[in-house]
Amino acid sequence: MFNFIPSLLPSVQAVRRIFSMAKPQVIFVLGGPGAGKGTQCAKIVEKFGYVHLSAGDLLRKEKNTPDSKVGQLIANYIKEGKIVPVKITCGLLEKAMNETMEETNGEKYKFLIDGFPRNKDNLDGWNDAMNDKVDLKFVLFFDCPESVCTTRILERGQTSGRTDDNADSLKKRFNTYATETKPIIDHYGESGKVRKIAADHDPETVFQETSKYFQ
Ligand code: UP5
Ligand code: MG
Repeated sequence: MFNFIPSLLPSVQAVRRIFSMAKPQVIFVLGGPGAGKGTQCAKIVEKFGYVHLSAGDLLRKEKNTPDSKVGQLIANYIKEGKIVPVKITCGLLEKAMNETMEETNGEKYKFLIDGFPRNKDNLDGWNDAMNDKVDLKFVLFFDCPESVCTTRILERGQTSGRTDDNADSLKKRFNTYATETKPIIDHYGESGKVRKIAADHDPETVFQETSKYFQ
């Protein structure tokens, strides 16, 4: 008698998508300079279909935008390894998320936010502006010794053109990481949100570990 009902009901997947569209899913990707955040994010995108938003890339793009009101400020912060005020970074991230959702009619709603939040100002600003708007799944933490990161970054610096890929800026970036960013990772660790991965192996081995959290 009720045979017609199942066909009228939306599928489980459809219901899930309706709810997902309302709230983008977010994974924060953290770790020191050169830990391999960008490299692993590219692999996650390829295999698991996430959208990669690198806070550093968005800031570098804004820095290079002609007539940007904050371009010079961003340039100074990046060269000094300091963390750009959250209003700027969070604004760029929210805009990028909204654009992606709009352009894909909500099809793409799973975001890897790479290199953010990096300090208390970032954390507080994000929580104020975004906490209710997104579903934070977990924090991927690529744990890599400073010596390994230094070798990687200085090698990349020969061709990257990044104004902060030099020994002087790198020292400052590591200092900022240890004093400001690591405490944020520890903060998320206290609420069981952190998925830690040993990042001082070849990229494929690191990705095998990473993939476990996406199955
Ligand atoms: N490489 C990667 N993985 C490897 C592996 N497993 N084995 C061997 N080599 C590996 O990799 C770095 C290099 O290592 C590459 O040459 C790669 O081939 C090789 P990458 O994947 O780029 O590492 P990643 O962790 O992304 O390093 P990155 O330099 O991007 O890290 P940072 O966190 O320093 O840079 P980011 O772009 O996020 O930020 C730059 C600056 O922007 C910050 O210092 C800050 O001033 C500013 N910023 C903010 O102010 N606020 C933000 O929210 C974000 C950034
Ligand atoms: Mg990066």
